[in-house]
Amino acid sequence: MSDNQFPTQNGAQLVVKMLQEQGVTHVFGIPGAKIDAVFDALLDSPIKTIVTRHEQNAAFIAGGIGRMTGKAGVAIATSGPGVSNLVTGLATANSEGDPVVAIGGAVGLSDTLKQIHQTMDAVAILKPVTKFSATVQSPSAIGEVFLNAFRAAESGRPGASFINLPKDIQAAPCPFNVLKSPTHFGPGLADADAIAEAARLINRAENPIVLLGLSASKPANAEALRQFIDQSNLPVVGTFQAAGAICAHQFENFGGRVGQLANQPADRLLDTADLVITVGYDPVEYGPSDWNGKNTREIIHIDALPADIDNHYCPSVELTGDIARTLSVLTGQILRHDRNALSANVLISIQSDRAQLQLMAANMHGSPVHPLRLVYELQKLLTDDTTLCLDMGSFHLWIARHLYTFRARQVLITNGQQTLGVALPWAIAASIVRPSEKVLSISGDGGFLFSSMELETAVRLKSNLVHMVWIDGTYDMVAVQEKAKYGRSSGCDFGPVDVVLYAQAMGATGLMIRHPDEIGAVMRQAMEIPGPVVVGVHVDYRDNHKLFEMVRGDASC
Ligand code: HE3
Repeated sequence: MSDNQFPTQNGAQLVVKMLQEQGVTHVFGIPGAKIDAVFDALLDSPIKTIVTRHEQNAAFIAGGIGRMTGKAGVAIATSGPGVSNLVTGLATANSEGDPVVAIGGAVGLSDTLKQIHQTMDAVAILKPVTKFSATVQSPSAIGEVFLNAFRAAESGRPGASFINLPKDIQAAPCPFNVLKSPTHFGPGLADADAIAEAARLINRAENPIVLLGLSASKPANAEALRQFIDQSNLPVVGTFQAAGAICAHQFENFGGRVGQLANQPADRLLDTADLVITVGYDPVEYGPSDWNGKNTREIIHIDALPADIDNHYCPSVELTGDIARTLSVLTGQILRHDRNALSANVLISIQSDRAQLQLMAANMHGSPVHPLRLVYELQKLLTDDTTLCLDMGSFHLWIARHLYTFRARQVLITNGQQTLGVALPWAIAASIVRPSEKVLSISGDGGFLFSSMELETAVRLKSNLVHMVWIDGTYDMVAVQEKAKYGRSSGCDFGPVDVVLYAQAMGATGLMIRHPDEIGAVMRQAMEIPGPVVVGVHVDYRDNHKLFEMVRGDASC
């Protein structure tokens, strides 16, 4: 590197080159005076700048890109409120294992300690909700800080990084090269002795059961996991974010999803285990006290990171390293398991409950529509080339528990932070990352308005997505739990919004489902319409209390 090599390059231009070097194709955000130099430099690059209608949604879109590709999505915001608006998006990505790098503009370095327009200690604000949060202190540090930020976001359990970029650093002459990632990096295999010991424990166990967590659904991990299940024939349960990790022919091994409350058939199956093998498990999704409250079983932990030790989560063996590679070696040492009578019977009863529930759902003809009928119809519509993005709410529990998919990261679901508003931004991300596929996102009428302004972004991008809104006039997931606790609900009701008119006002198409027998036809019509389509449906939530009752294996919820 020599000073003459880049006579006119400024910091912002090097920032953009660093993004290009990392393979970034899109950045999402809103400009302001403290970050406009980067926006200006982006114009001279192949990177597409996508203006959003709120920085939180920019972070959600970037998080969705990270979850689907494994490479960090990038959000960009100006100083002060622009950066503070990123907090929820970055916290969600960080909890849920999604690689994101956010760049925030900042006042000049010499003004950092002054009370001036839009000054804020952004690094301190973002530190607790990111893996990496730092200020670029000098033009010479741009390459270092950016490369470290990407490496932090994408390695181990992926998460969020925040870079605070003062405006004088962006404007300063910057005669420095981009820094490149090593061609080979990341964790290797877990320790060979630990793998051998894990195999010994699994082979001698009476009733080992596999518990999949959010990292199990990373495509490479899912691939290795499928071979492990084929070889071992072990029963499997998974958290919500593990959706799609196993494949269709392994469905008979699958006891279902666990999460939110230990009241599911899959919990019943897990209860039978004398050994639980966790794969990519993160307690943020489903705490160990929910499934190992009595500490009656051994645990083998397989993850990129060491276990978070808990009174109810003290693994006997820990396989820390690359999950896919470790599973592959472990698979070679595992004997095929004859299913123990206890778990075999539970699995058989789970399968018969599933069939019964399907029959019941198919015959639900009332309006408003029962959630089980909607799930039944959506299951028929959900081809392998459809990405499903779910917001949070009661509707999400119906879907997470009863709708099955067999492609890794086909379903994006928020379970770490359970953040309202993620679905539509994730759908925009999916329409960018998987342009030839179908995209369906779903929210409640509460969650929809958390990010519905991004419909305009979707219209501008001509995103081919269908966003379904389940309408009941309440924040039901909270209402139903309040009623169970206090006998009444507080602060959960809101007024109606005509989602068809709302969609039209944004330039999108709006449709309504008025009867359960129309679901298939309306949804197919929506999928055929170019650009974003919003589909509203009034839902019958009278059974929602069952979602939270402690009745395991009840076929009605
Ligand atoms: C229960 C969750 O905490 C939930 N998520 C939230 N996310 C944010 C950003 N802020 C507050 C909450 C609290 N939560 C609420 C109120 C939820 C209910 C969602 O209501 P709808 O109408 O979107 O769906 P439904 O009626 O099906 O529950 S989730």
